[in-house]
Amino acid sequence: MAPDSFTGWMTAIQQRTEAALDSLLPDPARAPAALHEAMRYATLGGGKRVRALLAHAAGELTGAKPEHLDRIAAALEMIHAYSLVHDDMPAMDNDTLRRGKPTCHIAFDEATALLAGDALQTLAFEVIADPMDGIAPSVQLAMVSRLARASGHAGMCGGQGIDLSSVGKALSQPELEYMHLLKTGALIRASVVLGAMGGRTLATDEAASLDHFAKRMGLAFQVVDDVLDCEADTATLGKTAGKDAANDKPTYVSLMGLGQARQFARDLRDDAFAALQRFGDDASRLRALADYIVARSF
Ligand code: GRG
Repeated sequence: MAPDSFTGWMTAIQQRTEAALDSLLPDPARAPAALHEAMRYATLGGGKRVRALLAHAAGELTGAKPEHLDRIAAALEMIHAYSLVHDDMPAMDNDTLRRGKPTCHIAFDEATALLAGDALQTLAFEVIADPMDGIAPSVQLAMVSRLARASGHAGMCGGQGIDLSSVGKALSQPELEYMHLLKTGALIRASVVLGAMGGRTLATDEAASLDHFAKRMGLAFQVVDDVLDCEADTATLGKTAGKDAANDKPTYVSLMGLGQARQFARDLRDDAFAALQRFGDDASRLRALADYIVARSF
């Protein structure tokens, strides 16, 4: 696939995700205006839309309808936006900037940010539960279930719980990996799986291959994020490589060093690629996206 055709595809998906979110989020002119504005503020006009891109790329593999993928992508981005709003609050990471603008609780207030996160989460489930022409209700129910598991105690919230309880402790690589598999990986993995569920039903072994791809890329995404954080910290603060600025949490860079963390991301991508081999050209978009995610750390 030519590089510019991938870039063009990425821009098109980012634009249609923005449009889908805009139409699905509540009207700011309607009461309660502050809540609606905060939901829109936290979700629109920023972010790489990696989860939306993964859902669309996986949906292309199974022949899903683009309009269904828009809903699935919007739901995933709503869950992601809610997690960022809550994670930025004083009780968690206490961040003041997100996506280049003040965090939601700074732009509004803490109570509104808390509520906006809650409402984004429930809206995500509404969006994928509403009828989607041509997708069997049983498949939609499976999507709802999968998204709930990926977001809750056995997924993103569980990973955040491990993160909270590990502050100040030394984590081994398997412990760090388990935390990230849940905290960031579960939603990344669900993005691929839900996108694929929008199209033809995969055979059990095909679904397992795709899930393996998604699991490896979920982890690769976090390793890349650690590498980028380390580079940004070193550039701006001259900090010791790989220690989280807020509370000295361990990262892949602090565990294995910058060079090895980059190599680990490439190894994860290669393992993810191997799982796609059986899909041939149908998986070209997923391959290009996996390359894009990992190349950010080169
Ligand atoms: C508070 C319920 C709750 C969960 C928190 C995922 C998570 C768990 C918090 C998000 C905070 C964070 C910085 C996690 C690391 C994962 C990560 C790199 C998030 C940022 O995702 P990107 O890079 O962000 O996809 P954009 O802005 O591009 O969408």
